[in-house]
Amino acid sequence: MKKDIKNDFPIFKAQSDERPFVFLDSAAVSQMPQTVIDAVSEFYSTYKANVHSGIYGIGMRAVEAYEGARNAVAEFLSADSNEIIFTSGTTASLNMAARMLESRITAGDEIMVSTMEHHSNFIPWQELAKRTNAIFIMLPLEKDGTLSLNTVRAMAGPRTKIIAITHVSHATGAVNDVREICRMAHGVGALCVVDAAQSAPHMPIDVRDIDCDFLAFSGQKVLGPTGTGVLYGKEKHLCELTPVIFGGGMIRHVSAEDSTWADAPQKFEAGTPHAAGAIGLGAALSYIEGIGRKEIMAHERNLARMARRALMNMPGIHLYGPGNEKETSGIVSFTVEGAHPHDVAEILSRENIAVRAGHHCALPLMNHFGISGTIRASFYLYNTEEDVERLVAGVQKAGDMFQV
Ligand code: C6P
Repeated sequence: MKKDIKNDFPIFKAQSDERPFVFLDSAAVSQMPQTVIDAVSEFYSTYKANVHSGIYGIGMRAVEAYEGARNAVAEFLSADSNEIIFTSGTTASLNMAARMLESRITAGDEIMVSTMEHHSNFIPWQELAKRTNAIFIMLPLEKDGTLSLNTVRAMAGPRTKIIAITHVSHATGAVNDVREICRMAHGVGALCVVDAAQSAPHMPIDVRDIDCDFLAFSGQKVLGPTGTGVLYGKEKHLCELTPVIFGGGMIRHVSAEDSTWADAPQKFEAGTPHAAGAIGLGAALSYIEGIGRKEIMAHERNLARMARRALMNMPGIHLYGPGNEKETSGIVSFTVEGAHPHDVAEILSRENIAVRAGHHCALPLMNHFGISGTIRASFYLYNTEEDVERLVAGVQKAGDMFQV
């Protein structure tokens, strides 16, 4: 990993006191390098214009930068730019996909999700099933919280119309073989929607290779601005499906009798888009590509392995998830016996260490483990071995306080 990488991210200087700031909550929101902040700031200070209407100098420049960001996202996913819809985040993307696919569902069809999904890849499908009288099915997990391909194979059948699956669990770091799940979905005539919120920031993604029908991720988790996101859809679907949000910037023709739509992706982007955010997202992806996702993944896995090994040897610590390096990403989820996860997070915060604690918007998964929540440390490219040591020392301190 690049040396002194933290210097690229102003937050670390801003939040360090006599102890360096240890940020271990990148699965919730990642920090932004100065280059991304500059790209956003440059838009606002020198060429802020509406990308739909400005036929003047800065308007044209804004369009160019906005479409340039779309091209950057397409390249990042090995997709075509007309398959990239800008949204406000993974939640918006998945809700949009569920609305778009409503016309393809009839009563009695099956819509499947796994028990490890984030609520954002759970509720939209549950609601779609309610609206259409379809059957909502939750794929059960193994004891360690992983999804066996045999389960998908056994449960997917001719009535299955959609399988919505996360690539990487935000709560345990378990990695799903989405390529194989897409293959199984297609084998029974179903579509496969992939939640890549926790994979896109950390590993190479090739939508052609995965062969997913839709894929969603959030800009703020890939070093980009908050309130940005992407919905990738296969060109053939985006051509056929109708928009679910209507307004300016998405029409071909409007009259009293009827209205018709522009081509994809414009027909799915009604209203003034978050151009500054998209431009920042494009800059974030360039920064990531400058380092390389394979290198990022190897670095995070190494840190997570270090953390897991140290925590595993501490009394009263319970680790969740597969824990097997190959099947896990840079997320470590654990509990401290006798301590509420929030209390542990609070103690770590006093040590200037930021982790997330709670149910992580994954209540079905917490039910599966029979717990109310965990403490989650999520690593990213700017974390270091010293960060792991600080985490372990902090957890030790919390353990001592709760007399584990
Ligand atoms: N997970 C976490 O701390 P939004 O909020 O729309 O950017 O992303 C939603 C979402 C969807 N799927 C997965 C797998 C996710 O991890 C998230 C966001 C954050 O884990 C906030 S709960």
